[in-house]
Amino acid sequence: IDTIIPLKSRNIWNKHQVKKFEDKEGFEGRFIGHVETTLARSLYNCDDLAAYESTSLSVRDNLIIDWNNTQQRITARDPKRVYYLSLEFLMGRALDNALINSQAGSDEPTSRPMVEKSLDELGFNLEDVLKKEPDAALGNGGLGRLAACFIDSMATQNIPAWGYGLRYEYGIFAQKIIDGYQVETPDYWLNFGNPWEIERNEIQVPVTFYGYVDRSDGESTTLSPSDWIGGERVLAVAYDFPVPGYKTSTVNNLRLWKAKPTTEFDFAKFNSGDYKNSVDAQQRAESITACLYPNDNFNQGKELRLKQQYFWCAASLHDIIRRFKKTSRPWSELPDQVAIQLNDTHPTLAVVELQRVLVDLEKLDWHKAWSIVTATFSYANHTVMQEALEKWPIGLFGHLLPRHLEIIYDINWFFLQEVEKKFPKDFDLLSRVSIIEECSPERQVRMAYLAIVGSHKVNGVAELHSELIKKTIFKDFVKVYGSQKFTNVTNGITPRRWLKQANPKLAELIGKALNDPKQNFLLDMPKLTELAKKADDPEFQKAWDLVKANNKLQLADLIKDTNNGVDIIDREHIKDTLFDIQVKRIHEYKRQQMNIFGVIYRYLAMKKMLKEGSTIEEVAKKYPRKASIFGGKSAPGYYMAKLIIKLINSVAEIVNDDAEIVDLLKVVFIPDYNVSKAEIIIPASDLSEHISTAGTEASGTSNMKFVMNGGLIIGTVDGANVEITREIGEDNIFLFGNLSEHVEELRYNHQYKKTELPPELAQVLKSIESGVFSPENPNEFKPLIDSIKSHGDYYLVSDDFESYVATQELVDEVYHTQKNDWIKKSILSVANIGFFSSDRCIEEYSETIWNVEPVKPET
Ligand code: GL7
Repeated sequence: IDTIIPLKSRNIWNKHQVKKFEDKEGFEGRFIGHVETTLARSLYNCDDLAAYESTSLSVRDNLIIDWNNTQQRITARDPKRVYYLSLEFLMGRALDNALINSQAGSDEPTSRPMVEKSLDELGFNLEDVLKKEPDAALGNGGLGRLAACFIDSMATQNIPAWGYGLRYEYGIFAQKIIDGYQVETPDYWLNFGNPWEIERNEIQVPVTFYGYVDRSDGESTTLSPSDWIGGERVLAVAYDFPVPGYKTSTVNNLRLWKAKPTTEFDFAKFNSGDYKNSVDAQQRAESITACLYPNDNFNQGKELRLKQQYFWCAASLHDIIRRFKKTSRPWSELPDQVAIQLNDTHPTLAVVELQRVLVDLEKLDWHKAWSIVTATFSYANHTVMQEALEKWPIGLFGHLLPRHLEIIYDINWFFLQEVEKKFPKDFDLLSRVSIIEECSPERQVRMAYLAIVGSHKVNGVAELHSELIKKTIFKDFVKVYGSQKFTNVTNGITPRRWLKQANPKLAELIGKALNDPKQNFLLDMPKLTELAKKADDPEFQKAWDLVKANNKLQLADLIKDTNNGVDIIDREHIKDTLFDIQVKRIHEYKRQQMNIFGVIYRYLAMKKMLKEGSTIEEVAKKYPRKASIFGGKSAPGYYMAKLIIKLINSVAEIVNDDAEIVDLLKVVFIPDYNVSKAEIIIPASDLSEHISTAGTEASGTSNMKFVMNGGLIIGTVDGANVEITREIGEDNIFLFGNLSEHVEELRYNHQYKKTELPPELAQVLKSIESGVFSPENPNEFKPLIDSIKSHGDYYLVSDDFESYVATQELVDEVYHTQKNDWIKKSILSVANIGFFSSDRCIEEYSETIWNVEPVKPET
C-alpha cells in the first residue's frame, strides 16, 4: 500500500500525525475542544451530560488511534481471525470501562484517576458524569452479557477478533413496577445520540428477502449454482464500537448493523399521490433492527425475528468474505484464516449463507464448499430447555428465504446418507436426527441440528451442561459423530468490569494484600490463591468486612432511590443485616417463587413465635436481621413470571409495614435490573441465590460475579455451581436440593403418583390462598399455587423446599453466630474464583476450537 501513496502526501500525514492525549493537559485540551466544536456548547452551558459526551469523545479519540493501529497491524500480519456472531451484546456503560481499560501516560495503570482529577478541576464529579450514560442493553440476560465479557477478554488477550451483532434502536425494555405489577416501557437508548458508535455510511451491504429461485434453464439442479431472484431489498449499514483491552493497546471492533431502505423508492406511487404507501418499504426496512426480542430462554418463532437473523448473518458474512478476498488466497484456505463462532443457534443461517455464496456465487463444487463451511464454524449451545430451541416452520422459512431452504434440504440429504451408511436401515434414527422435523401441522427446520451438522465443534457452557447435552438433546448426534465433536468450555466473566469497575475498593484491598498495587492480578486471576494466606488474619478480615459494609450502604442508597425515596434498609444495623440477593431474569425454572415462599415461611414463623408469647429478642435470635432483595425482568408475555413479580411485591408490602417484627425482615424488589445496577448490587451481597431446578440452568454467570465479590452462595447442584463448588470447596457454599439425575423420576412421580406437600410449603401456600398478601383478591396467586398442587410441579419446588428452608437456617447460624468464619469463607471463595475469569474461556476457545493466536502490539 505504501508504494501507491505519493511521498509528498505521506509526509504531510506524518507531520500531522494524530496523537493520543497522555496527560491532564492533553485531556483538558481535548475535552474543551469537543465541548466547543463537536457539541457546539461552551463554558457557560456545559452540564453533566455535555461533560459525559465530551469526556467520552476525548477517550474515544485515544481508543480510535489504538483501534487504527490494531487493525493495521492485523492486516499486515494477516493471522487467522475470529468472528463472534451474537444477536445480543449486553454491554452496559462504556465510559468507565474505557477509562479503566485504557492507559494514558506511562505511570498510571489506567487513565481513570487522571481524568477524574481533570474533571474535578473543570468542576465536574466523575461519578455523576458516568451516570449520564444510558446502558447499552442490547441483550436479555446471561447469554448477551457473556458475549460482552468475551469481547473484553479477546481484546485483552490480543486475539484478532471482531464481534458482529445488530444495532437495535430499542434495547431490552425498561421495567417499571406499578401497584406491584411489571409495566414495560420502551428503552430508547439513542435518545441523546451515542458517542461510542462510529457510523460507517461507506459500508452498506445489500440484503435480499423473499422472491424465488430461477431454474428456467432446466439444466441445473438445487446442487448447482442457482439464481435467487430476491423480492425485498434493504441495506445493512455498519456501526462500529471500539472494544479496548486491559493494559494493552489492542482495541478490537464490535460491528453492529442497522437496517435502512435502499434508495430505490417507489416513484410511481409517490407521483400518483400515494405518499403513505410510497414510504411503506422504508418503514418496513427500518423495523428489522428496531427492537430486541425480549425473551430469555424462549423461542417465539416470529417472521421478523427470522428476518433479523438473516439480515445480520448475510451482512456479517459479506463483510468477512470481503476481507478474506483481499488476501487473494484460494477458498480452501478460508478455514485457516477465519473462525466463526455461533453464539447459540441464532446465527445458524450464516452456515447456509456461506454455502450459498460458495456454490451459487463463487461456483465451487457442493462438497468442496461444504467441507470449507464446516471447518469454519463452531457452535455453542446455551440451554437444554425445549421451549428455547429454535425451530422454523418450513412455509414461513421458504417464503422468506427460498434458496436457503433448498440448500438446507440438500445439506440434510447428504447428512442423512452419511447416517444411513453408518447405521443402515435405522429409520427411527434417521427421523430423529433429520434437520427437518416431520410434525403436524407443519414440518420445521431444527436450527440446533443444522448448527451441529454445519460445525466442526459443539460446546456446552459448563461441565454438567456439556455432559447433559450429550445424554439428552444431542444424544443421537454423539452416536453419529462420536463424542470428539462435543466439548465443554465453562463460562467466565471479565474481572475488569465485575471486580475492578464494580468493586474498586475490594480490588484495591486485594492488590495490597497480593503486593500488586498495579493490579496485574486482573490479567491472571489464578494469582488470587495467595489471598488464602490472609483468610485468618483478623486485621485483614476487618478490612474485608468494611469493604462489604460500604458496598451494602451504596446498595441501600440505590434501594432508596428506586423506591420513591423510602429508606427500607436500616443503615444502623447494616453490618448485622444479611443481604440475601436474587437478581436475574424472572423464570419459573430459576425459581424466584421458591425464594419468596421461603421468605413467607420465615415471616409466618416469626409471627407465630410472637403470637405464642416470645419476645422480639427471642424471635431475633431464631430469625436474625435479613433483607431479601430481588430484581429481574419478566418477558412481557410470560404470565407466570409476571405473577411471581407481583407476589414478591405483595409480600414486601405486608412484611415491610409490619411493625410487630420491627425491621428484622425486609423484602425489596429493585425495578429495572440491568448491568449498571448489577455493578452496585453484586458487590453488596452477603448471600446470593442460584436455585434453579437441577439440570435447567446451563451455567449461570452471576454466580461467578457474586463469588468474585466476596458473596457466598446458596444454590442447587446445577450449571456452574458444580465447578464453583469444586474450586472454592464445599465448606464455602450452601448447596441443597435434588440432583439432576433424579429430576425425571420426581417429575414422573408428580404425574402418576400421589405426592404430598411438605408441611412447611403447605403452610405457605395456605397463607397465600387465604389472602394474607392479597386481601382484596385472595385468588390472585392461584395459578402459581395450582402449578405446584395440580399441574405436576414441573420445577420441583415441593421436592426441594424442605432442604431449602433448612439450608437457609444454617446460613443464618453461620452469618450471625460465626461471623469470622463467614468472612473467612468469603476470602477463601475469592481466593479460588480465578478459574472463572473469561480470559481463561477465551484461551480455551482459542486453543481447542478456533485455533487462533494472539497478535501482540509491538512494545
Ligand atoms: C443462557 C443460560 O440460561 C445461562 O445459564 C448461561 O449462563 C448463559 C450463557 O451461557 O446462557 N442460555 C440462554 O438461552 N440464555 C442464557 O442466559 C438467555
